[in-house]
Amino acid sequence: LKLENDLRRALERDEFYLVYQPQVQLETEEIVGMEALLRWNHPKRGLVSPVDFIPIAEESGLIVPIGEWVLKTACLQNKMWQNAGYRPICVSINLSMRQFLQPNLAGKIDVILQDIGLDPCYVDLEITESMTLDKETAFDQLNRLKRLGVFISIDDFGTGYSSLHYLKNMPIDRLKIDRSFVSEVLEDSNNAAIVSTITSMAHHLKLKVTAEGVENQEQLQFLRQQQCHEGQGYLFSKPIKAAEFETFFLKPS
Ligand code: G
Ligand code: G
Ligand code: MN
Ligand code: NA
Repeated sequence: LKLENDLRRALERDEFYLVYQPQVQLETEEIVGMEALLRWNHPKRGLVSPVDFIPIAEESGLIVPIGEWVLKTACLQNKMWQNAGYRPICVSINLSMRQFLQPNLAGKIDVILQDIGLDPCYVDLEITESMTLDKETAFDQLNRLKRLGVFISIDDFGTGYSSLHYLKNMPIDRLKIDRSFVSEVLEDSNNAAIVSTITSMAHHLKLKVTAEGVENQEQLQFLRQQQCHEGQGYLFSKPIKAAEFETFFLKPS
């Protein structure tokens, strides 16, 4: 309850910031995107992990205003970088269940994009498989979001519970293979089979596929052999603050 009260004040006290992790095209090693990840600098506890506070935010409903702050901040940052003359890249933003269940989510995102003047093709929304369990609701929401022109990715893919039927019919653009499969891909032949199968399925369904948690050259090599499109992970960079991301990864357009 204490943490919930602190969380309630964190927005107005400006205790949140975003870090960005590059997404790399594996064939060329070109930076094609970045994932925005939320950080909370608690005045007493220091940095609190989203693993610890997102569930509290979700439970209390605070995730709705916090999630809107994330959307606005990430989109504004992306637009400012474009205005500064950097080559445009896409920003991936994590949605929580509570946000995804809001009937007016697409309308809110539309307003944010219009206000900022950011082309929706530079925004990717990450959802998890669990958000697609209520099939009707998920279909309607995804269709509304797709009509805006944003991309949709399924995050942590393989750990949840999507049926192939959903995958075939849902308006999604990308699968992000969960890092638990990628991390042991060279040691565990079952993981290798899973990564290879998800990648191949993505190709057949004409979906983009991104490997999460790429940490070494051997994994990169394996993923390239499988023709996985993109990778994200400590091999390329951990999530870093905006100023560092700009210095290390943005290129003039
Ligand atoms: O960045 P880190 O590995 O600490 O993230 C831990 C978890 O928190 C991940 O599952 C990530 O998806 C989630 N997370 C990070 N930022 C956000 C955010 O802005 N919104 C939501 N809903 N989840 C986030
Ligand atoms: O659930 P989600 O995919 O949104 O979680 C993203 C988080 O995964 C990032 O915030 C980051 O902290 C973590 N992460 C990113 N790359 C790596 C990696 O190469 N190895 C590990 N162990 N974690 C990573
Ligand atoms: Mn994610
Ligand atoms: Na993930």
